[in-house]
Amino acid sequence: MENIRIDQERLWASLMEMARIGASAKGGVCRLALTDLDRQARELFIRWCREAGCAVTIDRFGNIFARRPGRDDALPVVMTGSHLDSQPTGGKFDGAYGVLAGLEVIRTLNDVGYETAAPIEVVVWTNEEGSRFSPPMAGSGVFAGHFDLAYAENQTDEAGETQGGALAKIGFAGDAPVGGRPIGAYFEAHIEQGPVLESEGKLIGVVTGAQGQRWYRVCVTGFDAHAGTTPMPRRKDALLGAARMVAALNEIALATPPDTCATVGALHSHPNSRNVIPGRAEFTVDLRHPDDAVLARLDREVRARFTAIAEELGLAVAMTQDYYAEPVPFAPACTAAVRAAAEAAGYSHRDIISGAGHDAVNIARIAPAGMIFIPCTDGISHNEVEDARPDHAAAGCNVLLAAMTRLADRA
Ligand code: HGY
Ligand code: MN
Ligand code: MN
Repeated sequence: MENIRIDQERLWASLMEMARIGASAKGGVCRLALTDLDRQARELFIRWCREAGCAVTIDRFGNIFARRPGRDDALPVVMTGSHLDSQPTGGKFDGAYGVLAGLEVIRTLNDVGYETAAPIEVVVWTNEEGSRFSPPMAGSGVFAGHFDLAYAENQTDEAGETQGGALAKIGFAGDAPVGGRPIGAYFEAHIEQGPVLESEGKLIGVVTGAQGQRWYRVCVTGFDAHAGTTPMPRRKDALLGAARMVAALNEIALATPPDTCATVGALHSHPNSRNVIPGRAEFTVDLRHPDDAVLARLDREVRARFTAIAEELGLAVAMTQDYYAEPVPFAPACTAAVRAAAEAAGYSHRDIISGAGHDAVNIARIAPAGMIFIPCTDGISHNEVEDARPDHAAAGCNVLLAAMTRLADRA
């Protein structure tokens, strides 16, 4: 198997066809979780997997498992996968690359008539992005027991639709129970979504773990009042408070270089009328760091600063953490298989920690897991111009093929 290579044109063609579902004007995709576009992408994937001879199972939370049997089907499965949902202004490769690289592994094994000892599965996890429904990595999180099924089903989007309701509406609330499937090893191929590999001229990222993250919802409360008759000193301006908190969050992150990442991605002002002083402002915080103790210290520091700002302005502030993922190391057996596959293929490589969260983070809690990164152009992702190269996509898929068959045969 060391000398077998995947079919680069076929992989690229599948990526470009998948990218037509939810295609955006600037060359990206908008395929929010559990929308009709997500349904179309899921059905295309299932059709391709059935054409490749896979048996397809869907669990109660919409996770899709496409299975290629091994010589001994009782062995724990060697699994790969990622997600098909995207950000509102997402790119063609975030998630879809890992799903279609897994399919290409199966297609290549079929081409050469190679039967692994253990069965192989390619998975599409429900709602990885956490954009429409928080928290992120929901499908793999429920599968790994990081959150329970009812909690995930009851999360609502901005229109008040529940995640369980949206799942049923697209017809992907399956029959299979969630979780309880023994996994021998899990690999996920993904674009790096950052600039390191490209800037160093490295082709493969051997991902040794993922940084920790905390997500929050913040609600600042003041008092609606007339913009023309309320003197400045008498105002309780919630949006002013939120604006100072956004600036303070940025200062705190810059004061703990180089690894702290802090982002306010969404902000809503109420009543959002130009001549009313906002009585309420709501915003999100995404806080990340590779060291859990530092992440906990940043949590305390941000909470204290937000409280002080609210007091200065006569406002109230409520900060609710709605997602926490501790930094997760990947399994040495998986990182070693990825590194060995890159070396055997003559691909330049380097160890790297993932700044982004991935489904592999949840699976690493219940099984040996690892990831393979390939460069993306200018390190850009979560942006419609996200791009990658066909030869890099093929190289990552070759490493995936070799790493999976190595562990599927070791089984
Ligand atoms: O936000 C993340 O880290 C992932 O890209 N959803
Ligand atoms: Mn992703
Ligand atoms: Mn993403």
